Amino acid sequence: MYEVIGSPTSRAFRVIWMLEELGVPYTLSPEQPQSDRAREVNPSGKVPVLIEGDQHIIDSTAILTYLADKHGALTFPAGTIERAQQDSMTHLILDEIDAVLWTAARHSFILPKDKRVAEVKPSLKWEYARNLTTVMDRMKGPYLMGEVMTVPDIILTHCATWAKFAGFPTDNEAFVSYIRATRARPAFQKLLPKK
Ligand SMILES: N[C@@H](CCC(=O)N[C@@H](CS)C(=O)NCC(=O)O)C(=O)O
Repeated sequence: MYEVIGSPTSRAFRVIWMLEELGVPYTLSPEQPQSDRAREVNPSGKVPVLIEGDQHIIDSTAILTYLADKHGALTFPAGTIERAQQDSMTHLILDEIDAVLWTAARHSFILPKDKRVAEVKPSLKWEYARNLTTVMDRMKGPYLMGEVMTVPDIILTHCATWAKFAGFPTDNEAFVSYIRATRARPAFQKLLPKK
């Protein structure tokens, strides 16, 4: 049985969504970052962390990759060219989308107040919109890597939700319709708060 440490409003959502897609059982401990439990399982206090037996796996991308490989789904097999292209897409999204949103978050509420630079936000919003175009130009369709949803689709879809809450706009129509389709998946819908 897996245990996921991290609130569903954090990057832990990526891990929970993956587990729902795989249909494997797990328990969720919705810890906030830097809680006592988060620090107990990860010295940096960051979430998510996946616990399996006495092992702790830290970092959402590492966890997604592990689960996909282990359960043989949502990934191309390791050691194939298709997998290298998939990993390349994952790193593109981490560099160009996740990192931009994370920098905005750090300068909004993570860094000590006297280290925050509010003026960086317009530049990051511009970068986000520009970088989305780079990512979408590489999409094969209907998913990023073709016919099958893979790890980078989970990361990018989570980033889209994050961007919406952070007030990062986009008028990229291809992106909007792609996100509508990924969010429509039953495993994603199951995780939305009940109205
Ligand atoms: N690259 C890591 C980043 C983890 C991360 O920064 N998580 C955030 C929540 S989404 C956090 O715990 N932030 C608290 C902090 O930086 O102190 C991952 O993908 O898991």
